[in-house]
Amino acid sequence: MKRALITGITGQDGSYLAELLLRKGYEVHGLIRRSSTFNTSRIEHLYVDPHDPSAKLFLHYGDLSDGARLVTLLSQIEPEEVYNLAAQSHVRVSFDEPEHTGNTTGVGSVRLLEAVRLAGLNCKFYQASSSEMFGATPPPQNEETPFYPRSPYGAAKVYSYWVTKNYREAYGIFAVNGILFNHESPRRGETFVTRKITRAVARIKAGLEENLYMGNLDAIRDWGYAPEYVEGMWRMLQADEPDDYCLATGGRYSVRDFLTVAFEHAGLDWEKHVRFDERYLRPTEVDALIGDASKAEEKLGWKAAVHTPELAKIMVDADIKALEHEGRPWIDSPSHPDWEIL
Ligand code: NDP
Ligand code: GDR
Repeated sequence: MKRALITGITGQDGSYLAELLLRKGYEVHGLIRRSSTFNTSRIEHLYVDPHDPSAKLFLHYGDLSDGARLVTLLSQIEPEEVYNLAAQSHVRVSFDEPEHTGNTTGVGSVRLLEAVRLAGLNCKFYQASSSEMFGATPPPQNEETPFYPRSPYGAAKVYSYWVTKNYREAYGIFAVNGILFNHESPRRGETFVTRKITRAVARIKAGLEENLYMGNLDAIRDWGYAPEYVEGMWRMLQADEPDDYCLATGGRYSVRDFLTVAFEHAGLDWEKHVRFDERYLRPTEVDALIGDASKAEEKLGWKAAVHTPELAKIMVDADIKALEHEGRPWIDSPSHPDWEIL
């Protein structure tokens, strides 16, 4: 049985990746942050009491800001695969908290790589790199495109990208960068633009809300479906040689296009409900990200099947359904089993 460690397991991608690896028969270990409330709603449906011999998911407290803890944990778990998905991942927030973002999204990665090295592990390492690294460089973007980050988040991801590459070259670690373009799902954090829109559609449709306040509607993105992207992450670690890959749909949609599809799907007209609020603008914007994932298709056999309009409809349907279930999350799962994390 293969053993994997996922940092960021409580996030959108971490939850889908944990599902995928459990389905593939892995023993999955997840790093979670201690918080005063439970932050595990995305993975509750996967949880089995660790005293149960069938348990294959194990959670451990830790934080990417605590290097010593990472060394201890890696030495204990001895994973064959490490997926570094943890980050302060919100671009707008990174302008408010640039230092914290640098510490987690940037230096956090080197702490984890250094922990792999110090623990003397011969394991594979996946780094969650981002299309935000391309920033101001015009599309289409691929593995050869120069980086020009436009936020503290983008700059921190560029650092992590290079340090991952450096550990591959310096220490022979099987370390890869997955340069992923925006990918979304019903589990997407509620303040990212797609989920913000689809939640609002459901609430406006239900008569709970009238207006949606938004920033720049002209930004162009290439929005794909998260469950497909975690499959790509896994394939990168199964390749014969470590390398870096872009994952994207290749689509070109503006925020306005996403609004149109999402509202129309619920029989609504977005122009009647959307208002502008400059609070959602960024000091420097990334105008257009459109990925070229032909290398991943050729070398990994990976290709996105769900494109942006279909994704918008999946998300609207899920948010409408969630409201019908009294706002409970999208996953049918028992609420709060008795967690045994330590
Ligand atoms: P989320 O924001 O949904 O999840 C982030 C995860 O990181 C959460 O589990 C969070 O824990 C954890 N985390 C944050 N800070 C720390 C810390 N200091 N120590 C340990 N864990 C921490 O992100 P996504 O799932 O959307 O993205 C996963 C990764 O992929 C991120 O690194 C993101 O930057 C990157 N990425 C995402 C893309 C996308 O479109 N989704 C595209 C390209 C890259 P908690 O639940 O406690 O907050
Ligand atoms: P992004 O995602 O910055 O691309 O980063 P986000 O959904 O936050 O923004 C996408 C675009 O929409 C515009 N926008 C708004 N964004 C938000 N959040 N809220 C609004 O009200 C709003 N109005 C307009 C933004 O200006 C932007 O142009 C995501 C994150 O998941 C990163 O972690 C990841 O690395 C990149 O995608 C690829």
